[in-house]
Amino acid sequence: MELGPTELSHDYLDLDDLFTPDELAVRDRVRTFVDERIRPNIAGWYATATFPRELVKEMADLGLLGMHLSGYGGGGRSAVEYGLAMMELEAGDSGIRTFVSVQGSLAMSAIAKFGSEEQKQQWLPRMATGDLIGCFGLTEPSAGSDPASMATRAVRDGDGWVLTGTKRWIGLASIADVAIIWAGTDEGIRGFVVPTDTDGFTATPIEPKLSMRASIQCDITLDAVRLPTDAVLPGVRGLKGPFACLNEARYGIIWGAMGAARDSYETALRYALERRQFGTPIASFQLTQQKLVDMVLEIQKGVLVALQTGRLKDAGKLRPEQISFGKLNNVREAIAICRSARTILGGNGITLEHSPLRHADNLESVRTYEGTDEVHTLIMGRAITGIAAFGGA
Ligand code: TGC
Repeated sequence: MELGPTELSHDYLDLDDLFTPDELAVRDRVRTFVDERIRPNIAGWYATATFPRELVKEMADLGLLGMHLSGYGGGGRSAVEYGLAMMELEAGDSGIRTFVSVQGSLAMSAIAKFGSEEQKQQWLPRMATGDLIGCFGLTEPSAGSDPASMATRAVRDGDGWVLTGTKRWIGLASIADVAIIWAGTDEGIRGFVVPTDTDGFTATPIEPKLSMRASIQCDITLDAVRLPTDAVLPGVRGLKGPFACLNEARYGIIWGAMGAARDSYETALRYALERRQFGTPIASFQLTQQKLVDMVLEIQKGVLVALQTGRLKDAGKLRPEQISFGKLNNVREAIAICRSARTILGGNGITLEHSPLRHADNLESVRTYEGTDEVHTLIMGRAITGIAAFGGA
């Protein structure tokens, strides 16, 4: 059979055969949403640095908020279904996927994993419906890769707590209704559920940004924020609390990055087949085919990595150092693919008319948050050698 130029272009290894009909149905629903609601508008949102808040309810109605949490309005979906949804969302834009990740994998997940029954009932159902937005405050101006050095403190005061400190790069904080704030206490690091209208809580968007422009990242100031005793998450002490939430977000990134890569590749392929130079489509040039083939190789491998981590997660066997494998590899390869796709688009690739450079710019944030390339390299290095090489004394 003679193959046309696009017959194998979208699923070269028939990876769709590895998914169940239910999984593919979730993927296709989110893909349709991205095609209808994100693709036509994302260039404008990106240009004007606008987070499309109107999408929050629509994404909630699609079951995307707290999608893989069970109970309290959570969707009860599998890790693989969640991953496929993140891949489709990030094919639209990393900033939109980041919102779903901050809401579901970080803020809701912290309450679901470590919250009291009252906290779960108070916050989770309305976060799942998108009526309330959450954020997750771990990183600080002087504590990024090393959250153990955080300076934010919570001290007991009478029948409550007082929080003082600063947080940085906190997604969605300026529009959030509730913040999960991690702070040092006499009992180690603890998490606090902080309504953002509490006196002393201020969130300020960080602008201007060259990445994630359709999303919001903020500085948070906690100026003697007074909270009741029951604001603390009772279920965890120590950094393993926020790290357990970061595992969820890092897992979603493994899939999401491949969405951005796929969208860039497909954009470049379409362009290469249409664009003529020297009297022929540029897809007929060997150097262009080399680039496209390299993209296909890494996207197919990256989806296999995502799927294996997802199957391990659904089996309850996924280890943090395996998540590091996926995040490090898939984001690194995705950036290379997006940049290579941009070169196929030539000068037209530097406009917002085409997605690859926007994706590449977004992925600079993705490679940095939830653990930098360097942190994940060293997590893997420790897993392989048994020696921690995080540096410092
Ligand atoms: P260490 O201090 O020794 O360990 C502390 C405790 O945590 C446990 N642990 C984990 N538990 C679950 N999952 C993981 N992935 C875990 N990693 C560590 C560890 O077992 C220990 O438990 P225990 O019971 O003994 O107290 O930490 P370490 O030496 O293992 O880790 C060092 C290092 C560098 C790997 C870690 O600090 C790290 O991952 N750093 C990167 C932090 C990071 O990703 N920051 C970015 C956060 S993104 C953000 O804040 C913005 S939110 C997103 C948004 O708003 O857009």
